[in-house]
Amino acid sequence: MPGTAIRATSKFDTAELSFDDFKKIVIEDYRIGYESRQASIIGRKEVLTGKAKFGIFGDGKEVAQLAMAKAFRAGDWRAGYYRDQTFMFATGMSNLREFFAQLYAHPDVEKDPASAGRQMNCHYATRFINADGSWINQAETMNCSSDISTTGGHMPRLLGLAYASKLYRQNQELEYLSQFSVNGNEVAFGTIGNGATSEGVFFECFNAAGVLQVPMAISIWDDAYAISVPAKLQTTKEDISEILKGFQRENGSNGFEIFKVKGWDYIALCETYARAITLCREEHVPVLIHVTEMTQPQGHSTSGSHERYKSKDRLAWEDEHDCLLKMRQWMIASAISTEQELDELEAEAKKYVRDCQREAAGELVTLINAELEEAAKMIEQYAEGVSVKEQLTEIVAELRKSYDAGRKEIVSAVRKTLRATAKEDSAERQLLVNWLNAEKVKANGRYNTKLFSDTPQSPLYVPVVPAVYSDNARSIDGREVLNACFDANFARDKTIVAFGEDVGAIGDVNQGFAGLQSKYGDLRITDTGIRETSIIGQGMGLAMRGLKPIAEIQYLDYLIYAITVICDDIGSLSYRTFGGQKAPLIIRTRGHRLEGIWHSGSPLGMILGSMRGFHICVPRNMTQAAGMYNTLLRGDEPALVIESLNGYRLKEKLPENVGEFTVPLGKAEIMREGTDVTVVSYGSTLRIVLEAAEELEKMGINIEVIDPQTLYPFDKDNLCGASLKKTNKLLVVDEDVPGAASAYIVQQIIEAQKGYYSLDSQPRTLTAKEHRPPYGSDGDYFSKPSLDDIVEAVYAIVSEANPAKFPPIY
Ligand SMILES: Cc1ncc(C[n+]2csc(CCOP(=O)(O)OP(=O)(O)O)c2C)c(N)n1
Ligand SMILES: [Mg+2]
Repeated sequence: MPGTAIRATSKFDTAELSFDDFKKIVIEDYRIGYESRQASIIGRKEVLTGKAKFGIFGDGKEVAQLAMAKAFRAGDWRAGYYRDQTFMFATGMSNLREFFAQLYAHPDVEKDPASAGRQMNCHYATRFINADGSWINQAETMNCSSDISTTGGHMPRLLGLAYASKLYRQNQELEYLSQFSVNGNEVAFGTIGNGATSEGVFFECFNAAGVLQVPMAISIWDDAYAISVPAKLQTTKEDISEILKGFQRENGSNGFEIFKVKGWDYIALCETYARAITLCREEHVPVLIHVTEMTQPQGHSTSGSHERYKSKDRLAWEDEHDCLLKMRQWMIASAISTEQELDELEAEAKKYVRDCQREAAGELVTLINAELEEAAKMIEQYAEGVSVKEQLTEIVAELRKSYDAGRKEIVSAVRKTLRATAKEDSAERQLLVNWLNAEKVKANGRYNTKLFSDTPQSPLYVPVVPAVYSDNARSIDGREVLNACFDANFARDKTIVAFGEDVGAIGDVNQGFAGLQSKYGDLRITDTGIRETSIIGQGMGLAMRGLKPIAEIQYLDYLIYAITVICDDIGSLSYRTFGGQKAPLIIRTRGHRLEGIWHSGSPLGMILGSMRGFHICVPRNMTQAAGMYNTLLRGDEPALVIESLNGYRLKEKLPENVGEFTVPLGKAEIMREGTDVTVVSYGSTLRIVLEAAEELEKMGINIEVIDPQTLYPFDKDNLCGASLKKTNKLLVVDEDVPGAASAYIVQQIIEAQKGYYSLDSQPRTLTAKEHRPPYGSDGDYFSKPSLDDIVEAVYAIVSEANPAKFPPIY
C-alpha cells in the first residue's frame, strides 16, 4: 500500500503490531488475493474468446499462498507448479503485467522474464544469470526455479535446491560463496497438486529429503481432484498426509514434520506457515504442509469445464468454501473491514487487473499490427508489376482480414507471395526476400535460441590444453587415470561434489573415486540411496546454486530411470527461460558392453532424442574421459559422459597434467588414416574397429577410422565429410539398435556435412541387433558388432565396388 511499510508479505510476529497494522496487512493480503482471482477470471475469458491459446490458473488456491509468501525470504527458493500466481504476486517475484504477457506468449524477455513467451501461462521463473553467464547474488534475491508442466516433475529439482543449503551450512569450505547462501539459512519451497503426489517421483524425493534432512518445505494444494479424477482413485485413504505419517520424525529420528491445514482458514494458514518454515529453516528438517479443502472455481483449465465431472453437491460445497469468500466473511466478522470497504477494494482491483491485461494485450497487438501493415504494403506495391497481381491481392486481403493475426500469418503471407512469383525476378521482389530473411533471423532469436546458455563460460570456449606425457609416463589402469583426474579437480575447485550409488565409501563400483571420500570428506564425495531420478535432481539443484556437481548413474541402463528429469527439466532449462537460468550438471555413467541385458546397454538413440540441451560425450578410453571432465568442470553447461564399462582395467599412460589437459567438445579425431573406407565409431566399438583395421590392412584394405568423441556437438570441423572426399565410402559402427544413434551420425555426415556428394556407394551402418543384449560371450557375439562383423562389413563395401579384386566372401 502506498505510503506505508505494510506489505502482503509483512509478518504478524512483530511484538508491537497494533490492531491497525494487523488490519492493513490482512486487507493488503486480500487485495492481492482478489487481484489474482480477477487475473484468473479474465485470463480464462481471453482464452475462451481466442485471444490466447491456453489457460491454467491459481483460482481457489489464493489464501494459502498469501500465508506461504509471508514465510518466504530473500535467498529462498521456489520449485512449484502452475497454481502459484498468488504466491508469485505476493512475493513480488512476478506481477500482473508479466502474467498477461506470458498468457499472450509475448516473445520479449522484458515483458515475460520467466520464459520470453516460450512457456504456457502460469509457468514462473526469476532470472539469475547475467548476460555474460555470471550469477546474480542469489542470497539477496527471492528465487524461483523455472516451472515445468509435468505433474511432480519438479520434485527432484526441489530436493536439489534444498540439498544445496545443507552443503552450504555444513561445508565450511564454501563460506566464501556468500552470493549463493547465508550459512544455509534458505528454505526450498515446493508446491504440488494432490493428484501429482501419486507420481513415483514424489515418493522418491520425499523419502530422499527425509534421509538427507534438508530444508525443503512441500505444500500440497489439495482440491480433491486431478482434472476429473477424484481423490478416491488417486490416494490411499484419500488423504496424502495421513498416509505419509510414517515419515513423521519422532524421538530423535530423522524424518519430516507434517502439518495439515484448511485452505480457506487464513489465520490457521499464517500460523502454520510461520511455525513450519521456522523449523525447516533453523533445524533443516523437511516439512510437509498439507493444505486441504481447496477449490477450483473455474475448473482445471480452459480445456474443459468441471461441471462435467463434479456433482452438484461438490460444486455447491466449493462455492461455499471458496477461500477468498471465507476470508472476506472472516474479515467482516472480526471487524477488520466492512462490506462496503471490501466492495470498493474489489471494484478497484477489478479495474486495475483489467488495465494490466489491456496494456499487455495492447503492446503485442500494436507491434504485430505495425508489422502486418508493413508486410501488406510491401506485397501490394510488388503486386502492381507482376502477372499474378490478383493472387497477391488476395493474399493481402486474406492477411488484412485475419482475426488476431500473429507473426505466423504475416510471414506466411510473404512466403506465399514469393512462392506465387518464383519465376519472377525484380528488385521489388528482392525487397520481400530481404524482409523475409530479416524476419527469419528475428524469429530464430525469439524461438530457436538458448538451448545452451551460450555465454563466454560455455565449455565450448574452454581453452584447449593438450595432454603432456613424461618420457617415463606410467601405464596404469584406466580407472586410475580417472581417479587422478578427479583428485586433481577436487583439490583445485572446492565447489565440485560427486554423489551417487556406491560413490562415497567405496569410490564407485569401478573405483574412479576410490580414496577421495577420506581425503575430501563425505559432503563432497557422497553415497546416495538407489534413486536415479532424485540423484539427478539433487545435482540439478546444486548446479543452479553455484556448485559443480558430478551426479553418477551407476550404469548407463539406469539412466532410463532418470530420463524425465534430464529431458523435461535440465535439458530444457536454458531454452525455456531464454537463458535466464542454468544447471551445469555433469552426469557421469558407464555403459556399452559388459554382461547381460541391463549392464550392456548403449541406448544412444534414446539419449540423442531426449537430451538436447546436454553435451553428449562418448570417450573411447579413460584418458579421453578425463580430458572431457576437465573441460566440463571449467564450463557451465550440462553434459553426459559415458565411460566404456569394459575399459577400466585396460592400461593407459598417465598424463603429467591429468587434472589440467582438456578434450574439446565437438572435436573429432582421426584415429587411423586410410584411403578405402571411412569408418566412424565411438565408445567401446571404436577399439574393435581399430583391431579390425589391422586385419583389413592385411587383406589389402586401408580404412580411415574417425572417433567423433562427442555426439552433441558432432564433429564441428567436418572431419568425417572431408574423409569421404578421399574414400567415397562410409560405414558407421556402434552398439545401439539399428536406425538409432547410427542413423543420427549418418544424417550428420551425409546431410549436414554434405557427405552425400562424395559417396560412390551406399552409406552403411553396423549396429547391435534390435533386442537387448543377451548374457554371456556368445550372446554378446551374436548380438553386438564383433571384429568379424566389422571386417566383413568393410569388406562387403569394397567388394561391391571391386569384386574382381575382392570377391564376395560368401
Ligand atoms: C506427467 C504428467 N502426466 C499428466 C499430465 C496432465 N495433467 C496436467 S495437470 C493434471 C492434474 C493434476 O492434478 P493435481 O496434481 O491435483 O493438481 P491440480 O491441477 O488439481 O492443482 C494432469 C493429469 C501432466 N501434465 N504431466
Ligand atoms: Mg488437485
